[in-house]
Formats: sequence, structure tokens, C-alpha cells
Amino acid sequence: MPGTLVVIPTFNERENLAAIIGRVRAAAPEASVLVVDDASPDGTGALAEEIAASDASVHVRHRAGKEGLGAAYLDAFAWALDRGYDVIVQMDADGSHRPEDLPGLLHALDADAATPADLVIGSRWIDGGRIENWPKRREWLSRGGSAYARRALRVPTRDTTAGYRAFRADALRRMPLDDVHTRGYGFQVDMLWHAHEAGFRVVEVPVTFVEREHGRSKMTIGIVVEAMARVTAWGIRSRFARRGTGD
Ligand SMILES: Nc1nc2c(ncn2[C@@H]2O[C@H](COP(=O)(O)OP(=O)(O)OP(=O)(O)O)[C@@H](O)[C@H]2O)c(=O)[nH]1
Ligand SMILES: [Mg+2]
Repeated sequence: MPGTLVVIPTFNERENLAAIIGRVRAAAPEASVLVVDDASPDGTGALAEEIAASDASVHVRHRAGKEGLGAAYLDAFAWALDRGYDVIVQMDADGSHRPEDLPGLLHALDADAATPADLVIGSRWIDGGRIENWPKRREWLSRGGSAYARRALRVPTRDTTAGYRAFRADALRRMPLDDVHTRGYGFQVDMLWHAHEAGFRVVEVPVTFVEREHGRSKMTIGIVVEAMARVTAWGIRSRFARRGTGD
């Protein structure tokens, strides 16, 4: 029975995969898991198949090569919407997004929550949000990037780059996903901006973000530059569009 799907994109996460799936299954036993692997050279895809063979709630998608996080998520969204899941969660494989925070994210989507959301963001930069094991330099880069995107795009969210998110599927279905072109790290900002423009109710809940212990970061300076350049261009474009409509 469709319900909640936790999407875990992977590229060379063999050391992390079994642990993260185990923790998701423990924290949210009713949720299914979809691993989206971009032909990881370290064999993450084969390991995902092994796990799926012994757990019917775990699914795997294999993509031909490394095309970026955004491409993997768009593929997963289409897969999940096709199959009628009600809630779609984004989660990194490296343990930065703690599965134990998942019930809090899902609760904010509930109809009986104080302000039921279309999109819930696991936020580092609101009261109660924390980060563990990040060098100050990384913290300031992330805070600065979030603040810049918030101002440039006029979105109300504190953590605009966070990758730990939960979408209500019916809201995601209304989004123009074909207009989301960012494939790298800016994908998160791109999606948030489109969600905001589409009138989504976006709610932030505090999470503890933990730096990866195993494996290597796929974050590069090129990814940061792509994100900053795009945010600047979107900000300018949306201002002109508003002026054009007299807003
Ligand atoms: N399928 C797929 N997954 C990816 C790709 N790039 C990154 N990922 C996954 O996306 C998640 C986030 O990537 P990370 O490398 O952790 O990026 P980050 O969190 O910004 O950087 P660090 O935590 O410092 O390593 C991880 O689960 C990665 O394995 C990609 O091109 N394709
Ligand atoms: Mg990470």
C-alpha cells in the first residue's frame, strides 16, 4: 500500500547505505525506501539490490551514470507519483539527515498539525536546529548561502539549501517540475523557489545535521558557483516579472 516513500540518492555510499536504511526502517517502519543510484563505481547499487531482496519495502533505481542530485530526485519524484505515494521524503545517504528526525518532519505534514504543510524542511537555521562536526568555515558558507538565496528570491525560509525535506505528493504533482533545471546542489533552492511561487505552505522544523563520517563529499566549488549564479539570475528575473505585472 502506497504511503510514505523515503528517497535516498546515492553515489559511492557503500559504507553508509545499510546503516541509513536500517535506521529509516526503525524510525518509520511504515515507510518505504527508494535508493536512486547513479552507477556508483564502489558497488552501492549492487548492495542496494541485496538489501531490497530481503526487504520488500526497499526499492532501487539504477541510472546510467552520475548526473547530479537534482536529476536523481526528479527521476524519483516521477517514479513515486506514478505509484501513488502520498508523501515523498528526501534524505542523504551519509547520515547527515538523521532518520530519527523523520517523525517530526512527517508530523508537520499531518492534517492535524498546527499549520499542515505542503513541504516540510528539516532546518538547521531555526531555533532548535543544530549542526554537529562542521568546521566554522563550512557553517558560515552554508548560513551565508541560505541568507543570500532568501533575500535574492524573497522566500521566507531560514534554511534554503537544506536537503532533508518532505513533500505532500498532491502538492508536488501541482509543481511545474519540467521547469526545474538545476542538476547540482542548487536543486534544493530551485525546488524551494518553485514551491514558494506555486503558493505551497512551507514549514521548517528543527533538525540536527551531522557531518558525514564515511565516504567522500561530492560537493565541489563548481556546484557552489552554479548555485550562486542561478540564484542571482532567478532573483533578477522574478523582480522584472513582478515589475511587469505591476507588483
Ligand atoms: N544518485 C546520485 N546521488 C548523488 C549524486 N551526487 C550526490 N549524491 C548523493 O546525494 C547525497 C548528498 O551528497 P553529499 O556528497 O553528501 O553532499 P553534501 O551533503 O553537500 O556534502 P558532504 O556531506 O560534505 O559530503 C548523498 O547521499 C550522495 O551520495 C549524484 O550525482 N547522483
Ligand atoms: Mg552530505
